[in-house]
Amino acid sequence: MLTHFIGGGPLAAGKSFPVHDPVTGAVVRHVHEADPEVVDRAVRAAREAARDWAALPVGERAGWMRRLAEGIERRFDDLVAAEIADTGKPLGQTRTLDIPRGIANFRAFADLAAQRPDDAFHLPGVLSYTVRRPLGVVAVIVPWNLPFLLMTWKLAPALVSGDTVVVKPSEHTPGSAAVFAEICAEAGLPPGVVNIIFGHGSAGRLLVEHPGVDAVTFTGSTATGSAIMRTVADRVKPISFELGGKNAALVFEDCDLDRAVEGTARSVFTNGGQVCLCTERVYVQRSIFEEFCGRLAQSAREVEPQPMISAEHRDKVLSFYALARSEGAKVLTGGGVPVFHDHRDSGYFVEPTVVSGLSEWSRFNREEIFGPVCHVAPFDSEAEAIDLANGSDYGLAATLWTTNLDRAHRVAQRLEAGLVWVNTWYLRDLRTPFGGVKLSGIGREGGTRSLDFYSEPTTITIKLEQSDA
Ligand code: 6OD
Repeated sequence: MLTHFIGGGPLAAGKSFPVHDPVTGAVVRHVHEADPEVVDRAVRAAREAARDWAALPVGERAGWMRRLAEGIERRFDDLVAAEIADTGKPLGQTRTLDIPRGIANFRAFADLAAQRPDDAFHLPGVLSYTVRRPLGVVAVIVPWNLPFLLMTWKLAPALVSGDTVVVKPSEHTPGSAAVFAEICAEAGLPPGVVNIIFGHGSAGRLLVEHPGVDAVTFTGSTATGSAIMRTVADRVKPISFELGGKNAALVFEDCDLDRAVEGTARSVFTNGGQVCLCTERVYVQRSIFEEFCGRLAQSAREVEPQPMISAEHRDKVLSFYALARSEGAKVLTGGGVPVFHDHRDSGYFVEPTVVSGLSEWSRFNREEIFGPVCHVAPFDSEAEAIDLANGSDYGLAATLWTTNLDRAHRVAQRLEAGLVWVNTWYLRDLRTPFGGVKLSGIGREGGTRSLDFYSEPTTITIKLEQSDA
């Protein structure tokens, strides 16, 4: 049974709930559910640790981040196993992306924070400068799609900035967070600096509304993000939200078609489409539309299906497949549930799917599905392509496929999205601002933007006496 991690040690309290392996549907573990008392204990532990942690020189906190990175390296195989047990991710992806990004996150933010200068401003006879203070106790609410990558993406900058944290992983994916709790204890991290509580959305709600929580960072659905905003509004807590997407890919006739097909397939089907950055709307210049559609559908047939995180989420994705049919879509491939004739048949799989023929105003083309599926539509001009991409309530990421350099810059700069990739997808530089516009989020994390969010400047202005000597 997984226990909470509070004040540097395990806490077995609260009812228990099961976690299912998405590959087979079998129960893989039981976990304690945080109740109001557990949440309160976690927040108190974080508050008690906050003063001493904030008082450490940043170089010492950076040293702790590097020790945590080493701890992750030591427990690499345990983290891989825990992540796969909860998510059913492929081994290759987990070993090359999910867990290594945890190591990279701690090292990148340690380096950045340790080297960051403070601001100073001069006027004649006036010196202003800033000192940055931690926010205090930060609630870190983590989704189930990239559990370890996203937990550490938020933890590392928060901790190195001097905040203490209470983390609430998704109820579907507590495993890698539980291993990380052990890593914190093994490293001798001061008790209360990192606290981890498990539970459903109700535990997350108790956490964000706790008066001892000073700020909230969240990656997940737009609906949950706006519910958190309402909860914290009265106390005006700082929030950083990376929310849903309905990301567009624009494929121009001057693209390298092999790269465009391969890259678009990756952007649609990676992690079973369960990444907020995945492409769900593909717009293709008419002269290459038929060929592109045929090749993308073929790629979809060659993709190894990955499980959806839960039976409920599988049913949601399947309901969109049914919706596409009822809205009059042409299904180019997929649209159902794969049959494996093995243990996976009791898991939560759906077929990688490509559809076309729907209006831009169909629910299918407007709502985030979060599965291995996209809609493909033709366009005739660059201006039309830009309008189509921007015609969404969301604005997280977009992808361009073109070999025309001028067009790449021209179009990229007109897209209403926080992130634009050209001839690639999900290529990350951890120093860059990361986040979305419109319903896709508030604020940016990444590089110094993360350090800005997890601390607040005080500006000190001194009037200098002018000596006439
Ligand atoms: O790669 C990252 O840093 C990041 N924040 C990815 C978010 C993916 C959302 O599903």
